[in-house]
Amino acid sequence: MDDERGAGRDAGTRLVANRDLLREFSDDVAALWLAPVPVLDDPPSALVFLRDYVSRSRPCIIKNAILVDAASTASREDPHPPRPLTLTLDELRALVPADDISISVDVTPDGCGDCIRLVHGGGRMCDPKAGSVPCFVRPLQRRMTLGEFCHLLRRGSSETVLSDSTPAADRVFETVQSAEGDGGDVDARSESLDSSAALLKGSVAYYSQQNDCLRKEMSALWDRGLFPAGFSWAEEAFQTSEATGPPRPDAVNLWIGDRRSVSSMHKDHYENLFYVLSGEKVFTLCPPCDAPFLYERPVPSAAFVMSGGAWKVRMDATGDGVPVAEDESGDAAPRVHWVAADVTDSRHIGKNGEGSEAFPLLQHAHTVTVRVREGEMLYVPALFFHRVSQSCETVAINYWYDMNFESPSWCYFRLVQQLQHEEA
Ligand SMILES: O=C(O)CCC(=O)C(=O)O
Repeated sequence: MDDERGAGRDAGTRLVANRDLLREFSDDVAALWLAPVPVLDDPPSALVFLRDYVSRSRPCIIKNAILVDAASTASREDPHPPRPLTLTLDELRALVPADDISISVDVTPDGCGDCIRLVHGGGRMCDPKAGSVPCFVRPLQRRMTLGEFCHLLRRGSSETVLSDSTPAADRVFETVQSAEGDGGDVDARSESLDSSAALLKGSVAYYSQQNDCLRKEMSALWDRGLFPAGFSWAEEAFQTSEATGPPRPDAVNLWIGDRRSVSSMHKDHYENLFYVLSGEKVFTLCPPCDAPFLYERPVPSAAFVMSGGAWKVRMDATGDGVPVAEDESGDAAPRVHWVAADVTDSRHIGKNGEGSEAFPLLQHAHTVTVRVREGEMLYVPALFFHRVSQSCETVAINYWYDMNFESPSWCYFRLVQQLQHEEA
């Protein structure tokens, strides 16, 4: 995901724009992006993909991108044309030794991983007296077998009553202080799966590692040879230099979740080819130019832990790998630059879509919702903002290719990203 974590460091020298200028900018962007996302019946040639989509930073849905050769089952009288590859979770389990493969699963109290939440004592160097502050909270990571994950996912899916139905953005979590009791055992990774009754009840499991997990952690599945190593029509279009030749994917990830999991709005520095194997993904997209309307902010970073059977949050410390940045008051802490406004939350959008007090510019964002069904691929251009959910149990894979930083678009994006609205 977004690793541009130090982007808030120059908060004191932000570019300021007035409302009229931003409205005009939004109108210009609308002329480029308000069209529906095109659906291509087959993968395009490299030239068409580059010309119509990559260079214009335009998403598209591509059908028939991964085909299964049905020749072995076809007969002369009944030829079966190749069909798009599909794979349900049960079919996936049958392909690998599910009870032996150990995977790292993201677990949250409500399905919202990698998002901004209210944390009590999360700011001002973790001072509990400072009240609740918005923090970027990563999910708790738990190792389990693929079989245990399926059990946890389906058990949670059938639970009709959520342990807490408060919207994620409104829930306040306590921080774990290093001096806090709990037998010193505040690290969820050290609690066994069975001993964490609270973790199992009402919590949401999502297999959503973004570290090349299909080729590494799930290599038993990758090695079955079902999935292509890459896509030549895309790789030629993503190619940035003749010397290095077509790029190979930086990462190939596997995603398994259900309707309870949401990846909040963010952008990646990757060209993204996202293929749904079964179920349905719902992408809410906003173009990179919407950066000033989405309230990307540097916020203190943290991760969920279980402490004494309750969900708590542990703030990142210097040295946890997250860059340290100062906020407006000069408070230095590890920070992540993340989108604060939720384009799907009516309270953020405000009455009649006119913007709320907290996010007045959100009304200028250019939101498009795309449903990606099994056997379809979505191209998400680098830097495109996306929020992702599932309408049902869904299995998907995606191929990430490094974006081209040697382009004017990257320079313009950096400029636009720093635009702030000046309240008149
Ligand atoms: O499927 C998801 O939950 C998130 C996908 C995503 O963010 C990505 O592919 O970059």
